[in-house]
Amino acid sequence: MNKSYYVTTPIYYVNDAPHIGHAYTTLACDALARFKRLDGYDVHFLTGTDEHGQKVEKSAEAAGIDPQEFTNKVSQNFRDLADFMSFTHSDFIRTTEERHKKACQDIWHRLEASGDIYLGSYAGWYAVRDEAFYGEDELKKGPDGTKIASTGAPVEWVEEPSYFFRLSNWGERLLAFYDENPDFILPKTRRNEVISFVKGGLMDLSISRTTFNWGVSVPGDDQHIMYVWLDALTNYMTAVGFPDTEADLYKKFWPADLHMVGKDILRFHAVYWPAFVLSAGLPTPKRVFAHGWWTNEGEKISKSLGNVIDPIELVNSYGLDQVRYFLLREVPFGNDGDFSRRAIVGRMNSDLANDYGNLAQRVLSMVHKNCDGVLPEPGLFSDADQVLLSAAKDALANVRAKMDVQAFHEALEAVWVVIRQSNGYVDAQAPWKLKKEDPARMNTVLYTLAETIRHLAILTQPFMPDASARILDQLSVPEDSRSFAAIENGKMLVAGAEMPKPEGVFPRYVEDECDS
Ligand code: ME8
Repeated sequence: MNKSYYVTTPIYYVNDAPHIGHAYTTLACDALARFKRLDGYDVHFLTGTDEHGQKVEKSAEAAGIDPQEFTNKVSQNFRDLADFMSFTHSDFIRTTEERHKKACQDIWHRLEASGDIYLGSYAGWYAVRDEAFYGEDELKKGPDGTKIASTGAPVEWVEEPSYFFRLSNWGERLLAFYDENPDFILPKTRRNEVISFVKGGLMDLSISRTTFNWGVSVPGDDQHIMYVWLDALTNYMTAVGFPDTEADLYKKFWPADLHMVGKDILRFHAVYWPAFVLSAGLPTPKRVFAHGWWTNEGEKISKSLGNVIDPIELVNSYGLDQVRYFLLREVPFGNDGDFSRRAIVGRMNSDLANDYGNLAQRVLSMVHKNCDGVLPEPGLFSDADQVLLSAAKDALANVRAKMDVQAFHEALEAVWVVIRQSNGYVDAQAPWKLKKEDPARMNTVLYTLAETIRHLAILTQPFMPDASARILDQLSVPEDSRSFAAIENGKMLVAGAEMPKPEGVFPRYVEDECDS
């Protein structure tokens, strides 16, 4: 196998319990990882936790426990969530692991060797919540009159000795890099924001702190610990074996194909990270995609508002495939989105139960009842049959083109075009009438539909793995014939195959249970 694909999620801070926002980013990567595997790629899918820095140290202090013990506990919550959501990550990295310390120290040496690190002192604003330095011009007045960052995070004045990274030297080279790699930052609107930020001039970046201890020591100067973002970003290389650039994983998967992030942390990934990697003389990642922000019934999600959406509760209420489908279908990926119970129930009942579920259920039930549970032999395909069969076959290319730019909502829409077309075909062909009038034609129609549903279920696997597998089981498609190669090899369903009694895969959500 020679096609490889490396996708990463942000590593999440362990200061808090995981919520829907974290589940969303990892879900998007999971759908992509599953898609690429089905498309014949060897995939490395990384997620994990960001465990150093002042924010985590403060949370541990507040919890009254030692930071390592604290991070062990909270990191496990993220791992449990990933398991609960059946994510298919290849590795779960923790920045407190030994392998990561080695990688951080190595990258530091490389930046130093490039002449990009110098010792100075930092006097300025710092927001612990964002773990970010802010210029005076980036601050505004908060409700109580104190200064806050544009993100709303409180800031504090910091004065301390610090090592700096000569980011100011990298502006032109970054602009040239964005120019040469027009798809490095997606969506395009975000790319424009980053470019204008860089054009506005870059200041050198403080990359070490001395006023707390919870982090990786600066090599050769253990008075300093590395800035948590330099530490955190390096995780993407640690996980593929860096600093051993001869490691199999590194050779196979670096540079990463995609860093998936929320829009809040784009600057770190699209400005600082490529500057560090270029300065270290290493190949740059291929893409950073910044998705939008979820709100809850129109309100910002926050602990203080008490409206944090727990993904576990959501899955327990609506089902895992349903939640996966909703999150990836409801909002154009990249845009902000509002979560509402009414919207998820709407999607479950219309797209899943009425469109997809009903199609599979009525076709498979007819095969079961009218053809003795055996897939019938088709006769000659009519024009209408051929139109539907080729729409089903073409859907893969359409979905692939959308997945290549992380347009999950459009990938799903491309599948739904064929689902709706299939339902129109069922109505027009009325196979239930053909049983008496023209059973041979009924067989051809049911075969055409079963073959179309096979394509649909193969394509929906990355989004709704369980439901798709159940549909494929009901069509008696063998496990080893469920990848995209099974669409492209031109082999159709084998007539005469026994089909088990069908069961509904997408139940309707009963309205009076809806608590919206
Ligand atoms: O920033 N809507 O970690 P973090 C959508 N450790 N996505 C959301 C969201 C919301 N309301 N809330 C959070 C960090 N996210 C750093 C990252 S990477 C080298 C270091 C998601 O725990 C989104 O992906 O604050 C966002 O970028 C991420 O969680 C922030 O997670």
